Amino acid sequence: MVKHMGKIYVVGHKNPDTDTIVCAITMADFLNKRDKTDIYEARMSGKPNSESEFIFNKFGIKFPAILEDAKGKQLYLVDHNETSQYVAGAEVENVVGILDHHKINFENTKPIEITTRPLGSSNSIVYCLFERHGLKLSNELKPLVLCAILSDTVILKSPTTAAKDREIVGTLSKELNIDYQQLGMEMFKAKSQISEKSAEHIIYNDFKKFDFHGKKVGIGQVETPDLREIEKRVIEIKKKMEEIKEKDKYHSLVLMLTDIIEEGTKLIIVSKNPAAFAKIFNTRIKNNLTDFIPGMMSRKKQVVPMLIEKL
Ligand SMILES: [Mn+2]
Repeated sequence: MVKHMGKIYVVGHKNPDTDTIVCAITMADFLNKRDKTDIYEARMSGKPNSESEFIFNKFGIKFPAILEDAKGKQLYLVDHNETSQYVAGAEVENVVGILDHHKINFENTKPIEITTRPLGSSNSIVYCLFERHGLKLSNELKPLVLCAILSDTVILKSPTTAAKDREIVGTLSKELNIDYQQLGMEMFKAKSQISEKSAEHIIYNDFKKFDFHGKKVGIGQVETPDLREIEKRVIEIKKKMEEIKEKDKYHSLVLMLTDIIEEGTKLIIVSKNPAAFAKIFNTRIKNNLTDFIPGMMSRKKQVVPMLIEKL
């Protein structure tokens, strides 16, 4: 076994969401307990979004420090593996482990530890690791794990939701005496508080960069209990997306406006050929927006695979 020297930073993807931040904390805790060490330290890859702020405040937990520059640092990646989503300075050869629930797009030159399962949240995988190793998830971390699963599975409505996610949410909400439906709605309200936010903030709030056969595509998602508020700002948001596309040389940008009550999505598409996107998703564009696409909730399961295949 490779002996690691010095600290190993456990860190999630750029533009961190709740699952990614919480997973850095829970996975660092798991690894320290499993290896009977204290070399694993959780870090954030950037400023938290409004949903994460709400959750950490509600349960009185402190955020980990931000990892400003990962250059030369040993990293344990959680909730991502593709280089396009790495924190600044991170290098593939310094990655000593990966825990993820996304597709794998990773190549290095030496053996490392990789744990991946198709569960709705990275934290569900960490929960399973605690179980499998007979270790205890601390009471302090339980509400965070519950929130992370509710966040990534859109309160268990996303098609990414696995039976194990439901089981863990059931167990934790019982143990904590929390009504998870109500907690989930409070979280998504906090996440979709957009009235006083800039268009740029809305686009980057939950945003990921991809490389689809050499085409750089950015996909953001806004999850809201009511699409009407954000629909009023579509022209302004689209204009900002056009600016970002030019400035950062994207092939295309897509913003998913997901209604978590009606369970479906409208897309804003900024591209040379938006009709091609509309065709891929079997929809039409009218007034800068696609039609409502019923059932579309998940970027990872319903948008990314389609674009890999057909773009
Ligand atoms: Mn995740």
